Amino acid sequence: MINILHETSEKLLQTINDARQRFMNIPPELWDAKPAANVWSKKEILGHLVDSAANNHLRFVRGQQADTTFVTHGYDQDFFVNSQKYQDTPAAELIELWYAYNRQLAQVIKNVNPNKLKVMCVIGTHEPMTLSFVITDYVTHMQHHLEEIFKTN
Ligand code: NI
Repeated sequence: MINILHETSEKLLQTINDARQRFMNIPPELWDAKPAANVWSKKEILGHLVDSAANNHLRFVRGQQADTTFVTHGYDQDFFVNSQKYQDTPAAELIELWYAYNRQLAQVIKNVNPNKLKVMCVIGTHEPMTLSFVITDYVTHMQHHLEEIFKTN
């Protein structure tokens, strides 16, 4: 059980280190470009990943305080992205924020109490899932969006 935490933590670090390198090759106009008014730009996708980090940070920590079940709310992704005006934030600032936040999350994940991995998390209207799944799915979700960011480069 402890292995999955170390593996996920390492995978997260490797993913963000690789991505940060590749981000250097994306020029500002590509970060800004919106394929359509209602489709996120690369900057907005990265902003969404900051929101994912912030929301999951609390799940990872608070999930460990529960005995058997942790009930929490979901979040409205478009509202988060639009209300924070990620489109107006310089890409370099978003990259730093995203990178630093995820360094800390790698630390959080590595130190999750293995006895809590089976805590059931009820997030908004989703089916209940184990804390273990919430943690591994966090990285899978990130990789999915990173592929979107790199798709057109
Ligand atoms: Ni997403």
